[in-house]
Amino acid sequence: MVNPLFDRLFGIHAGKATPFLHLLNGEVITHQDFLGMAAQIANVLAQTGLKPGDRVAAQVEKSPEALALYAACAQAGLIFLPLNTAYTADELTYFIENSGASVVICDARSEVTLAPIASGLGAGIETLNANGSGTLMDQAAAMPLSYATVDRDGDDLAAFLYTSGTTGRSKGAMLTQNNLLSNAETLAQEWRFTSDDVLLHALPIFHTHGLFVATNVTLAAGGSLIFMPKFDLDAVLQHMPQATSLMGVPTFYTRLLSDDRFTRELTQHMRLFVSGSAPLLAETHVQFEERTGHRILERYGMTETNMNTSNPFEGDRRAGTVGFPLPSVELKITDPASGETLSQGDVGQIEVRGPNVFKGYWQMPEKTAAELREDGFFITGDLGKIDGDGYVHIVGRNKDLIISGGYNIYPKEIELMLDDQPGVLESAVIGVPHPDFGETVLGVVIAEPGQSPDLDAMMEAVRQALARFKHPRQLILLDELPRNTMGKVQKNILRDQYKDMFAS
Ligand code: MCA
Ligand code: AMP
Repeated sequence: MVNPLFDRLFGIHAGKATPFLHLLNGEVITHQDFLGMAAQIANVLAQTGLKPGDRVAAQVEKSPEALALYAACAQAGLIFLPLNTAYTADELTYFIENSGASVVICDARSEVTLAPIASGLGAGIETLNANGSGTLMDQAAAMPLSYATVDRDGDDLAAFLYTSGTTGRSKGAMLTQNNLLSNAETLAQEWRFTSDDVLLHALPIFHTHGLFVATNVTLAAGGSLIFMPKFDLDAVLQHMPQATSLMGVPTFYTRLLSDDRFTRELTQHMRLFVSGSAPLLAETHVQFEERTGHRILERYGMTETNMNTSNPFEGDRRAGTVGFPLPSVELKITDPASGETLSQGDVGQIEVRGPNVFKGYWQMPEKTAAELREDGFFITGDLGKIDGDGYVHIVGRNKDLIISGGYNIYPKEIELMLDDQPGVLESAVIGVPHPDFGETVLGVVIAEPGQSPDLDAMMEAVRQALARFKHPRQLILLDELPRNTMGKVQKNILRDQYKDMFAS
Protein backbone atom coordinates (compact mmCIF):
# COMPACT_ATOMS: atom_id res chain seq x y z
CA MET A 1 0.00 0.00 0.00
CA VAL A 2 1.75 3.17 -1.14
CA ASN A 3 1.08 6.79 -1.85
CA PRO A 4 4.53 8.34 -2.34
CA LEU A 5 3.57 11.98 -1.96
CA PHE A 6 1.48 11.48 1.15
CA ASP A 7 3.72 8.87 2.73
CA ARG A 8 6.96 10.78 2.30
CA LEU A 9 5.83 14.31 3.03
CA PHE A 10 3.05 13.79 5.56
CA GLY A 11 2.81 10.14 6.67
CA ILE A 12 6.42 10.11 7.90
CA HIS A 13 5.36 12.50 10.65
CA ALA A 14 2.58 10.27 12.01
CA GLY A 15 2.48 10.18 15.77
CA LYS A 16 4.99 13.03 16.14
CA ALA A 17 4.05 15.71 18.63
CA THR A 18 6.68 17.99 17.09
CA PRO A 19 5.69 21.52 16.02
CA PHE A 20 4.64 21.98 12.40
CA LEU A 21 2.77 25.30 12.29
CA HIS A 22 3.51 28.25 14.57
CA LEU A 23 0.58 30.63 14.27
CA LEU A 24 0.81 34.34 14.96
CA ASN A 25 -1.58 34.04 17.92
CA GLY A 26 0.97 31.82 19.66
CA GLU A 27 -0.84 28.57 18.95
CA VAL A 28 1.26 25.65 17.72
CA ILE A 29 -0.12 22.85 15.55
CA THR A 30 1.93 19.68 15.82
CA HIS A 31 2.59 17.30 12.96
CA GLN A 32 0.23 14.86 14.63
CA ASP A 33 -2.56 17.45 15.02
CA PHE A 34 -2.09 18.47 11.42
CA LEU A 35 -2.37 14.88 10.18
CA GLY A 36 -5.52 14.41 12.27
CA MET A 37 -7.05 17.49 10.67
CA ALA A 38 -6.08 16.28 7.19
CA ALA A 39 -7.58 12.85 7.87
CA GLN A 40 -10.84 14.43 9.03
CA ILE A 41 -11.04 16.48 5.83
CA ALA A 42 -10.19 13.41 3.72
CA ASN A 43 -13.11 11.62 5.40
CA VAL A 44 -15.46 14.48 4.52
CA LEU A 45 -14.32 14.57 0.91
CA ALA A 46 -14.67 10.79 0.55
CA GLN A 47 -18.10 10.88 2.16
CA THR A 48 -19.34 13.48 -0.30
CA GLY A 49 -18.63 10.87 -2.96
CA LEU A 50 -15.29 12.09 -4.34
CA LYS A 51 -13.17 9.38 -5.96
CA PRO A 52 -9.41 9.27 -6.54
CA GLY A 53 -8.56 11.40 -9.56
CA ASP A 54 -11.42 13.85 -8.95
CA ARG A 55 -10.50 17.54 -8.84
CA VAL A 56 -10.96 19.68 -5.73
CA ALA A 57 -10.95 23.40 -6.57
CA ALA A 58 -10.12 25.63 -3.61
CA GLN A 59 -10.21 29.41 -3.46
CA VAL A 60 -9.59 29.93 0.23
CA GLU A 61 -7.58 32.21 2.48
CA LYS A 62 -4.32 30.93 3.90
CA SER A 63 -5.01 28.97 7.09
CA PRO A 64 -3.87 25.71 8.72
CA GLU A 65 -7.13 24.14 7.52
CA ALA A 66 -6.42 25.24 3.94
CA LEU A 67 -3.02 23.56 4.13
CA ALA A 68 -4.61 20.45 5.65
CA LEU A 69 -6.97 20.38 2.66
CA TYR A 70 -3.92 19.93 0.42
CA ALA A 71 -2.68 17.07 2.63
CA ALA A 72 -6.18 15.55 2.63
CA CYS A 73 -6.28 15.57 -1.17
CA ALA A 74 -2.90 13.80 -1.27
CA GLN A 75 -4.12 11.20 1.22
CA ALA A 76 -7.40 10.59 -0.61
CA GLY A 77 -5.78 10.52 -4.07
CA LEU A 78 -7.66 13.65 -5.16
CA ILE A 79 -6.23 16.30 -7.46
CA PHE A 80 -5.74 19.58 -5.61
CA LEU A 81 -6.50 22.73 -7.56
CA PRO A 82 -5.57 25.79 -5.52
CA LEU A 83 -6.78 29.14 -6.87
CA ASN A 84 -5.51 32.66 -6.26
CA THR A 85 -7.83 34.45 -3.83
CA ALA A 86 -7.74 37.49 -6.10
CA TYR A 87 -9.50 35.71 -8.99
CA THR A 88 -12.92 37.07 -9.91
CA ALA A 89 -16.07 35.01 -10.47
CA ASP A 90 -15.50 35.20 -14.24
CA GLU A 91 -12.02 33.76 -13.89
CA LEU A 92 -13.19 31.06 -11.48
CA THR A 93 -15.99 29.94 -13.76
CA TYR A 94 -13.43 29.08 -16.39
CA PHE A 95 -11.20 27.13 -13.97
CA ILE A 96 -14.10 25.13 -12.52
CA GLU A 97 -15.49 24.33 -15.93
CA ASN A 98 -12.16 23.55 -17.59
CA SER A 99 -10.92 21.32 -14.77
CA GLY A 100 -14.25 19.53 -14.33
CA ALA A 101 -13.86 20.03 -10.59
CA SER A 102 -16.21 17.88 -8.50
CA VAL A 103 -16.26 20.25 -5.58
CA VAL A 104 -15.48 23.93 -5.04
CA ILE A 105 -14.26 25.04 -1.64
CA CYS A 106 -14.52 28.77 -1.03
CA ASP A 107 -14.86 31.47 1.58
CA ALA A 108 -18.44 31.89 2.85
CA ARG A 109 -18.40 35.44 1.42
CA SER A 110 -18.01 34.06 -2.10
CA GLU A 111 -20.60 31.33 -1.67
CA VAL A 112 -23.54 33.39 -2.93
CA THR A 113 -21.72 34.08 -6.18
CA LEU A 114 -20.03 30.72 -6.61
CA ALA A 115 -22.82 28.32 -5.56
CA PRO A 116 -24.91 28.82 -8.73
CA ILE A 117 -21.79 28.65 -10.89
CA ALA A 118 -20.63 25.43 -9.23
CA SER A 119 -24.04 23.79 -9.37
CA GLY A 120 -24.46 24.83 -13.01
CA LEU A 121 -21.24 22.99 -13.72
CA GLY A 122 -22.22 19.95 -11.68
CA ALA A 123 -19.83 20.63 -8.80
CA GLY A 124 -20.64 20.61 -5.09
CA ILE A 125 -19.70 23.51 -2.83
CA GLU A 126 -18.27 23.71 0.69
CA THR A 127 -17.06 26.73 2.63
CA LEU A 128 -13.81 27.28 4.46
CA ASN A 129 -13.11 30.68 5.99
CA ALA A 130 -9.84 32.30 7.03
CA ASN A 131 -10.52 31.40 10.68
CA GLY A 132 -11.19 27.74 9.85
CA SER A 133 -14.97 27.99 10.18
CA GLY A 134 -17.39 26.89 7.47
CA THR A 135 -19.17 23.78 6.27
CA LEU A 136 -15.99 21.83 5.53
CA MET A 137 -14.62 21.92 9.07
CA ASP A 138 -18.11 21.64 10.62
CA GLN A 139 -18.40 18.22 9.02
CA ALA A 140 -14.74 17.38 9.65
CA ALA A 141 -15.18 17.89 13.41
CA ALA A 142 -17.34 14.77 13.59
CA MET A 143 -14.95 12.62 11.55
CA PRO A 144 -12.30 10.14 12.71
CA LEU A 145 -8.74 11.38 13.10
CA SER A 146 -7.44 8.73 10.74
CA TYR A 147 -8.07 7.87 7.11
CA ALA A 148 -6.97 4.84 5.10
CA THR A 149 -4.49 6.42 2.68
CA VAL A 150 -5.47 5.76 -0.92
CA ASP A 151 -2.89 3.92 -3.04
CA ARG A 152 -1.28 6.09 -5.70
CA ASP A 153 1.47 5.69 -8.19
CA GLY A 154 4.21 8.31 -8.45
CA ASP A 155 2.97 9.04 -11.96
CA ASP A 156 -0.58 9.78 -10.78
CA LEU A 157 -1.73 13.38 -10.81
CA ALA A 158 -1.51 15.29 -7.54
CA ALA A 159 -2.33 18.88 -8.51
CA PHE A 160 -3.48 21.18 -11.28
CA LEU A 161 -2.09 24.70 -11.28
CA TYR A 162 -3.54 27.09 -13.81
CA THR A 163 -1.11 29.22 -15.71
CA SER A 164 -2.05 31.72 -18.38
CA GLY A 165 -0.77 31.56 -21.88
CA THR A 166 0.19 33.78 -24.73
CA THR A 167 -3.21 33.10 -26.29
CA GLY A 168 -4.93 34.45 -23.19
CA ARG A 169 -6.52 31.12 -22.20
CA SER A 170 -5.36 29.62 -18.94
CA LYS A 171 -3.96 26.11 -19.04
CA GLY A 172 -4.13 23.55 -16.26
CA ALA A 173 -0.59 22.31 -15.65
CA MET A 174 -0.89 18.66 -14.55
CA LEU A 175 1.63 17.85 -11.83
CA THR A 176 2.24 14.30 -10.72
CA GLN A 177 3.11 13.02 -7.27
CA ASN A 178 6.67 12.43 -8.45
CA ASN A 179 7.00 15.94 -9.91
CA LEU A 180 6.28 17.40 -6.49
CA LEU A 181 8.07 14.84 -4.39
CA SER A 182 11.29 14.64 -6.37
CA ASN A 183 11.64 18.43 -6.27
CA ALA A 184 10.85 18.71 -2.56
CA GLU A 185 13.40 16.06 -1.64
CA THR A 186 16.07 17.49 -3.93
CA LEU A 187 15.62 21.03 -2.62
CA ALA A 188 15.55 19.96 1.03
CA GLN A 189 18.88 18.29 0.42
CA GLU A 190 20.42 21.02 -1.72
CA TRP A 191 19.43 23.74 0.73
CA ARG A 192 20.32 21.62 3.80
CA PHE A 193 16.90 21.73 5.41
CA THR A 194 16.57 19.71 8.64
CA SER A 195 14.02 19.17 11.37
CA ASP A 196 15.60 22.13 13.18
CA ASP A 197 14.49 24.51 10.46
CA VAL A 198 11.80 27.08 11.16
CA LEU A 199 10.78 28.71 7.90
CA LEU A 200 9.14 32.13 7.93
CA HIS A 201 6.21 31.39 5.63
CA ALA A 202 4.72 34.62 4.28
CA LEU A 203 3.94 33.49 0.72
CA PRO A 204 0.47 32.58 -0.51
CA ILE A 205 -0.25 28.82 -0.62
CA PHE A 206 -2.03 28.79 -3.97
CA HIS A 207 1.12 28.87 -6.11
CA THR A 208 4.19 26.71 -6.53
CA HIS A 209 6.51 28.88 -4.46
CA GLY A 210 4.50 28.91 -1.23
CA LEU A 211 2.99 25.43 -1.52
CA PHE A 212 5.35 23.12 -3.34
CA VAL A 213 8.64 24.81 -2.52
CA ALA A 214 8.32 26.41 0.93
CA THR A 215 5.84 23.95 2.43
CA ASN A 216 6.93 20.69 0.78
CA VAL A 217 10.61 21.31 1.45
CA THR A 218 9.91 21.94 5.14
CA LEU A 219 7.70 18.86 5.31
CA ALA A 220 10.33 16.70 3.62
CA ALA A 221 12.84 17.77 6.25
CA GLY A 222 10.45 17.56 9.21
CA GLY A 223 10.87 21.23 10.10
CA SER A 224 8.23 23.80 11.00
CA LEU A 225 6.68 26.95 9.56
CA ILE A 226 5.93 30.32 11.12
CA PHE A 227 2.67 30.45 9.26
CA MET A 228 1.72 34.03 8.38
CA PRO A 229 -1.55 34.86 6.60
CA LYS A 230 0.40 37.07 4.18
CA PHE A 231 3.57 39.13 3.85
CA ASP A 232 3.29 41.83 6.46
CA LEU A 233 6.53 43.73 6.98
CA ASP A 234 5.99 44.37 10.70
CA ALA A 235 5.09 40.75 11.40
CA VAL A 236 8.01 39.43 9.37
CA LEU A 237 10.44 41.66 11.26
CA GLN A 238 8.84 40.70 14.58
CA HIS A 239 9.06 36.94 13.98
CA MET A 240 12.42 36.77 12.26
CA PRO A 241 14.25 36.08 15.55
CA GLN A 242 12.35 32.77 15.85
CA ALA A 243 13.08 31.69 12.26
CA THR A 244 16.02 30.01 10.58
CA SER A 245 15.05 30.63 6.96
CA LEU A 246 12.89 32.72 4.64
CA MET A 247 11.69 32.12 1.10
CA GLY A 248 10.29 35.03 -0.86
CA VAL A 249 9.79 36.88 -4.09
CA PRO A 250 12.11 39.86 -4.75
CA THR A 251 9.45 42.28 -3.43
CA PHE A 252 9.89 40.70 0.03
CA TYR A 253 13.58 41.58 -0.05
CA THR A 254 13.20 45.12 -1.37
CA ARG A 255 10.52 45.79 1.26
CA LEU A 256 12.77 44.43 4.02
CA LEU A 257 15.65 46.58 2.80
CA SER A 258 13.43 49.65 2.79
CA ASP A 259 13.03 49.34 6.56
CA ASP A 260 15.73 50.46 9.02
CA ARG A 261 14.65 47.82 11.53
CA PHE A 262 16.01 45.19 9.13
CA THR A 263 19.57 44.97 10.43
CA ARG A 264 22.55 42.68 10.58
CA GLU A 265 21.70 41.89 14.21
CA LEU A 266 18.15 40.84 13.32
CA THR A 267 19.37 38.38 10.72
CA GLN A 268 22.60 37.17 12.29
CA HIS A 269 21.13 33.83 13.40
CA MET A 270 19.38 33.17 10.06
CA ARG A 271 20.59 30.19 8.03
CA LEU A 272 19.15 30.93 4.61
CA PHE A 273 17.29 33.48 2.49
CA VAL A 274 15.92 32.16 -0.83
CA SER A 275 14.52 34.28 -3.67
CA GLY A 276 12.61 33.32 -6.79
CA SER A 277 9.52 33.69 -9.00
CA ALA A 278 10.91 36.86 -10.59
CA PRO A 279 14.36 38.28 -11.30
CA LEU A 280 16.19 39.53 -8.23
CA LEU A 281 18.08 42.66 -9.22
CA ALA A 282 21.82 42.24 -8.73
CA GLU A 283 21.60 45.56 -6.89
CA THR A 284 19.19 44.06 -4.32
CA HIS A 285 21.49 41.06 -3.88
CA VAL A 286 24.44 43.36 -3.20
CA GLN A 287 22.51 45.68 -0.87
CA PHE A 288 21.23 42.70 1.06
CA GLU A 289 24.71 41.36 1.63
CA GLU A 290 25.98 44.79 2.65
CA ARG A 291 23.17 45.16 5.19
CA THR A 292 23.05 41.64 6.63
CA GLY A 293 26.19 39.78 5.62
CA HIS A 294 23.96 37.11 4.01
CA ARG A 295 23.98 36.29 0.33
CA ILE A 296 20.48 35.60 -0.96
CA LEU A 297 20.25 32.23 -2.69
CA GLU A 298 18.42 32.75 -5.99
CA ARG A 299 16.75 29.87 -7.78
CA TYR A 300 14.62 29.54 -10.91
CA GLY A 301 11.42 27.65 -11.47
CA MET A 302 8.08 27.53 -13.20
CA THR A 303 4.62 26.25 -12.44
CA GLU A 304 5.09 23.54 -15.09
CA THR A 305 8.47 22.39 -13.81
CA ASN A 306 8.76 23.27 -10.15
CA MET A 307 12.36 24.31 -9.54
CA ASN A 308 14.98 23.88 -12.26
CA THR A 309 18.12 25.59 -11.06
CA SER A 310 19.59 26.92 -7.86
CA ASN A 311 22.62 28.82 -6.72
CA PRO A 312 24.73 26.62 -4.47
CA PHE A 313 24.19 26.38 -0.73
CA GLU A 314 27.92 26.00 -0.30
CA GLY A 315 29.92 27.90 -2.87
CA ASP A 316 29.47 31.16 -4.65
CA ARG A 317 25.91 32.50 -4.85
CA ARG A 318 26.22 34.85 -7.79
CA ALA A 319 24.07 37.94 -8.14
CA GLY A 320 22.20 38.07 -11.44
CA THR A 321 22.38 34.31 -11.98
CA VAL A 322 20.04 31.48 -11.04
CA GLY A 323 22.83 29.02 -10.39
CA PHE A 324 23.18 25.46 -11.68
CA PRO A 325 20.64 22.90 -12.88
CA LEU A 326 19.44 20.87 -9.90
CA PRO A 327 20.57 17.24 -9.65
CA SER A 328 18.59 15.12 -12.15
CA VAL A 329 17.45 18.24 -14.05
CA GLU A 330 18.90 18.64 -17.55
CA LEU A 331 18.99 22.16 -18.94
CA LYS A 332 20.00 23.28 -22.41
CA ILE A 333 19.98 26.49 -24.40
CA THR A 334 18.50 26.14 -27.85
CA ASP A 335 17.89 28.18 -30.96
CA PRO A 336 14.20 29.24 -30.82
CA ALA A 337 13.83 28.74 -34.58
CA SER A 338 15.57 25.41 -35.11
CA GLY A 339 15.55 23.87 -31.63
CA GLU A 340 19.27 23.07 -32.05
CA THR A 341 21.42 23.25 -28.93
CA LEU A 342 23.58 26.37 -28.93
CA SER A 343 27.20 26.71 -27.89
CA GLN A 344 28.11 27.57 -24.33
CA GLY A 345 27.74 31.29 -23.73
CA ASP A 346 25.21 31.86 -26.50
CA VAL A 347 21.79 33.27 -25.64
CA GLY A 348 18.80 31.12 -26.57
CA GLN A 349 15.66 29.58 -25.14
CA ILE A 350 15.93 27.57 -21.96
CA GLU A 351 14.69 23.97 -22.15
CA VAL A 352 14.53 21.61 -19.20
CA ARG A 353 13.94 17.90 -18.65
CA GLY A 354 13.72 15.86 -15.48
CA PRO A 355 11.43 14.24 -12.91
CA ASN A 356 10.22 17.75 -12.00
CA VAL A 357 8.69 18.44 -15.42
CA PHE A 358 4.88 18.25 -15.57
CA LYS A 359 2.80 15.82 -17.58
CA GLY A 360 1.16 18.36 -19.86
CA TYR A 361 -1.78 20.74 -19.96
CA TRP A 362 -5.14 19.31 -18.98
CA GLN A 363 -7.14 18.46 -22.07
CA MET A 364 -4.97 20.66 -24.31
CA PRO A 365 -2.88 18.21 -26.33
CA GLU A 366 -1.92 20.82 -28.93
CA LYS A 367 -0.64 23.27 -26.35
CA THR A 368 1.20 20.47 -24.61
CA ALA A 369 2.81 19.38 -27.88
CA ALA A 370 3.86 22.97 -28.63
CA GLU A 371 5.81 23.31 -25.39
CA LEU A 372 6.71 19.81 -24.23
CA ARG A 373 8.87 17.98 -26.72
CA GLU A 374 8.46 14.25 -27.31
CA ASP A 375 11.90 13.67 -25.81
CA GLY A 376 10.71 15.22 -22.54
CA PHE A 377 12.33 18.65 -22.85
CA PHE A 378 10.01 21.52 -21.86
CA ILE A 379 10.41 24.84 -23.66
CA THR A 380 10.24 27.35 -20.83
CA GLY A 381 9.81 30.51 -22.89
CA ASP A 382 12.66 32.07 -20.91
CA LEU A 383 15.79 33.25 -22.67
CA GLY A 384 19.14 32.56 -21.09
CA LYS A 385 22.72 31.47 -21.34
CA ILE A 386 25.16 29.30 -19.43
CA ASP A 387 28.41 31.04 -18.51
CA GLY A 388 31.89 29.54 -18.46
CA ASP A 389 31.48 28.44 -14.84
CA GLY A 390 28.18 26.67 -15.55
CA TYR A 391 25.93 29.30 -13.96
CA VAL A 392 22.61 29.86 -15.73
CA HIS A 393 21.64 33.46 -16.48
CA ILE A 394 18.09 34.45 -17.41
CA VAL A 395 18.41 37.33 -19.82
CA GLY A 396 14.87 37.81 -21.03
CA ARG A 397 11.67 36.16 -22.11
CA ASN A 398 10.60 34.68 -25.38
CA LYS A 399 7.00 34.95 -24.15
CA ASP A 400 4.86 37.98 -23.59
CA LEU A 401 4.67 37.93 -19.81
CA ILE A 402 4.68 40.49 -17.01
CA ILE A 403 5.71 39.45 -13.49
CA SER A 404 4.37 41.78 -10.83
CA GLY A 405 5.35 41.05 -7.23
CA GLY A 406 5.86 37.41 -8.22
CA TYR A 407 2.46 37.04 -9.92
CA ASN A 408 2.39 36.26 -13.62
CA ILE A 409 0.26 38.37 -15.88
CA TYR A 410 -0.24 37.53 -19.53
CA PRO A 411 -0.85 40.74 -21.54
CA LYS A 412 -2.99 38.89 -24.10
CA GLU A 413 -5.70 38.24 -21.53
CA ILE A 414 -5.99 41.96 -20.77
CA GLU A 415 -5.63 43.05 -24.40
CA LEU A 416 -8.54 40.80 -25.41
CA MET A 417 -10.69 42.54 -22.81
CA LEU A 418 -9.60 46.06 -23.76
CA ASP A 419 -10.12 45.35 -27.48
CA ASP A 420 -13.74 44.40 -26.69
CA GLN A 421 -14.57 47.75 -25.12
CA PRO A 422 -16.67 50.32 -27.04
CA GLY A 423 -14.68 52.59 -29.32
CA VAL A 424 -11.46 50.62 -29.07
CA LEU A 425 -9.62 49.61 -32.22
CA GLU A 426 -6.75 47.80 -30.56
CA SER A 427 -4.54 47.78 -27.51
CA ALA A 428 -1.15 46.75 -26.20
CA VAL A 429 -0.43 45.82 -22.61
CA ILE A 430 3.13 46.06 -21.39
CA GLY A 431 5.15 45.66 -18.22
CA VAL A 432 7.13 48.67 -17.01
CA PRO A 433 9.57 48.90 -14.11
CA HIS A 434 8.03 49.40 -10.67
CA PRO A 435 10.06 49.95 -7.49
CA ASP A 436 7.93 47.66 -5.30
CA PHE A 437 6.53 45.02 -7.67
CA GLY A 438 9.50 44.82 -10.07
CA GLU A 439 7.17 45.31 -13.01
CA THR A 440 3.67 46.73 -13.27
CA VAL A 441 0.98 46.77 -15.94
CA LEU A 442 0.40 49.63 -18.39
CA GLY A 443 -2.32 49.56 -21.05
CA VAL A 444 -2.03 51.46 -24.33
CA VAL A 445 -5.28 51.96 -26.19
CA ILE A 446 -5.97 53.03 -29.77
CA ALA A 447 -9.42 54.43 -30.57
CA GLU A 448 -11.52 53.46 -33.55
CA PRO A 449 -11.58 56.33 -36.08
CA GLY A 450 -13.77 59.16 -34.76
CA GLN A 451 -14.31 57.48 -31.37
CA SER A 452 -13.10 58.48 -27.91
CA PRO A 453 -13.24 55.47 -25.60
CA ASP A 454 -14.13 56.10 -21.96
CA LEU A 455 -10.98 55.00 -20.10
CA ASP A 456 -12.71 55.02 -16.69
CA ALA A 457 -15.45 52.75 -17.98
CA MET A 458 -12.79 50.48 -19.44
CA MET A 459 -11.02 50.24 -16.08
CA GLU A 460 -14.33 49.35 -14.46
CA ALA A 461 -14.89 46.55 -17.00
CA VAL A 462 -11.41 45.21 -16.25
CA ARG A 463 -12.11 45.38 -12.50
CA GLN A 464 -15.25 43.28 -12.93
CA ALA A 465 -13.53 40.61 -14.96
CA LEU A 466 -9.95 40.27 -13.82
CA ALA A 467 -8.04 39.81 -10.56
CA ARG A 468 -6.77 43.02 -8.98
CA PHE A 469 -3.09 42.27 -9.57
CA LYS A 470 -3.72 42.14 -13.35
CA HIS A 471 -5.31 45.60 -13.55
CA PRO A 472 -3.34 48.16 -15.56
CA ARG A 473 -2.04 50.88 -13.25
CA GLN A 474 -2.94 53.25 -16.01
CA LEU A 475 -4.50 53.34 -19.47
CA ILE A 476 -3.03 55.64 -22.10
CA LEU A 477 -4.70 56.69 -25.32
CA LEU A 478 -2.38 56.85 -28.34
CA ASP A 479 -2.96 57.54 -32.03
CA GLU A 480 -1.28 54.34 -33.15
CA LEU A 481 0.87 51.45 -32.00
CA PRO A 482 4.49 51.24 -33.15
CA ARG A 483 4.84 48.38 -35.65
CA ASN A 484 7.70 46.81 -37.52
CA THR A 485 7.70 46.24 -41.27
CA MET A 486 5.94 42.89 -40.74
CA GLY A 487 3.12 44.72 -38.94
CA LYS A 488 4.03 43.28 -35.54
CA VAL A 489 3.51 45.58 -32.57
CA GLN A 490 6.87 46.67 -31.18
CA LYS A 491 6.26 46.45 -27.48
CA ASN A 492 9.94 47.10 -26.79
CA ILE A 493 9.47 50.64 -28.11
CA LEU A 494 6.49 51.19 -25.82
CA ARG A 495 8.36 49.68 -22.87
CA ASP A 496 11.23 52.02 -23.51
CA GLN A 497 8.98 55.03 -23.92
CA TYR A 498 7.20 54.45 -20.60
CA LYS A 499 10.03 52.89 -18.60
CA ASP A 500 10.20 55.77 -16.10
CA MET A 501 6.48 56.15 -15.62
CA PHE A 502 6.40 54.48 -12.19
CA ALA A 503 10.09 54.54 -11.39
CA SER A 504 10.47 55.33 -7.67
C1 MCA B 1 -1.11 42.68 -4.31
N1 MCA B 1 -1.49 43.59 -5.22
C2 MCA B 1 -0.73 43.46 -6.30
C3 MCA B 1 0.15 42.39 -6.02
N2 MCA B 1 -0.12 41.93 -4.79
N3 MCA B 1 -0.68 44.14 -7.46
C4 MCA B 1 0.22 43.77 -8.35
N4 MCA B 1 1.09 42.74 -8.16
C5 MCA B 1 1.07 42.04 -7.00
N5 MCA B 1 1.91 41.01 -6.80
C6 MCA B 1 -2.52 44.62 -5.14
C7 MCA B 1 -3.30 44.54 -3.86
O1 MCA B 1 -4.48 43.82 -4.11
C8 MCA B 1 -3.56 46.00 -3.54
O2 MCA B 1 -4.63 46.46 -4.25
C9 MCA B 1 -2.37 46.71 -4.05
O3 MCA B 1 -1.84 45.85 -5.09
C10 MCA B 1 -1.29 46.95 -3.06
O4 MCA B 1 -1.22 45.86 -2.20
P1 MCA B 1 -0.09 45.65 -1.15
O5 MCA B 1 -0.72 45.67 0.22
O6 MCA B 1 1.06 46.52 -1.38
O7 MCA B 1 0.31 44.20 -1.54
P2 MCA B 1 0.48 43.00 -0.63
O8 MCA B 1 -0.83 42.46 -0.22
O9 MCA B 1 1.47 43.38 0.42
O10 MCA B 1 1.10 41.92 -1.63
C11 MCA B 1 2.32 42.13 -2.28
C12 MCA B 1 3.10 40.82 -2.22
C13 MCA B 1 2.19 39.71 -2.77
C14 MCA B 1 3.49 40.52 -0.77
C15 MCA B 1 4.36 40.96 -3.05
O11 MCA B 1 1.80 40.04 -4.07
C16 MCA B 1 2.84 38.35 -2.72
O12 MCA B 1 2.83 37.69 -1.68
N6 MCA B 1 3.40 37.91 -3.84
C17 MCA B 1 3.98 36.59 -3.98
C18 MCA B 1 3.44 35.93 -5.19
C19 MCA B 1 3.89 34.48 -5.31
O13 MCA B 1 3.81 33.70 -4.38
N7 MCA B 1 4.38 34.12 -6.48
C20 MCA B 1 4.92 32.81 -6.74
C21 MCA B 1 4.26 32.22 -7.95
P3 MCA B 1 -5.46 47.77 -3.80
O14 MCA B 1 -4.59 48.92 -4.13
O15 MCA B 1 -6.70 47.70 -4.63
O16 MCA B 1 -5.72 47.62 -2.35
S1 MCA B 1 4.99 30.62 -8.32
C22 MCA B 1 6.17 31.05 -9.44
O17 MCA B 1 6.22 32.15 -9.90
C23 MCA B 1 7.27 30.10 -9.86
C24 MCA B 1 6.92 28.67 -9.87
C25 MCA B 1 8.49 30.29 -8.99
O18 MCA B 1 9.58 30.26 -9.57
O19 MCA B 1 8.33 30.44 -7.77
P1 AMP C 1 5.08 30.85 -13.22
O1 AMP C 1 4.46 30.68 -14.53
O2 AMP C 1 4.29 31.60 -12.20
O3 AMP C 1 5.49 29.56 -12.74
O4 AMP C 1 6.38 31.74 -13.44
C1 AMP C 1 7.50 31.21 -14.03
C2 AMP C 1 8.34 32.29 -14.60
O5 AMP C 1 8.86 33.11 -13.57
C3 AMP C 1 9.55 31.73 -15.28
O6 AMP C 1 9.27 31.25 -16.57
C4 AMP C 1 10.48 32.92 -15.27
O7 AMP C 1 10.18 33.80 -16.34
C5 AMP C 1 10.12 33.59 -13.96
N1 AMP C 1 11.09 33.28 -12.89
C6 AMP C 1 11.02 32.40 -11.87
N2 AMP C 1 12.12 32.45 -11.10
C7 AMP C 1 12.92 33.40 -11.64
C8 AMP C 1 14.20 33.95 -11.33
N3 AMP C 1 14.88 33.56 -10.26
N4 AMP C 1 14.69 34.89 -12.16
C9 AMP C 1 14.02 35.31 -13.23
N5 AMP C 1 12.81 34.86 -13.57
C10 AMP C 1 12.26 33.92 -12.79
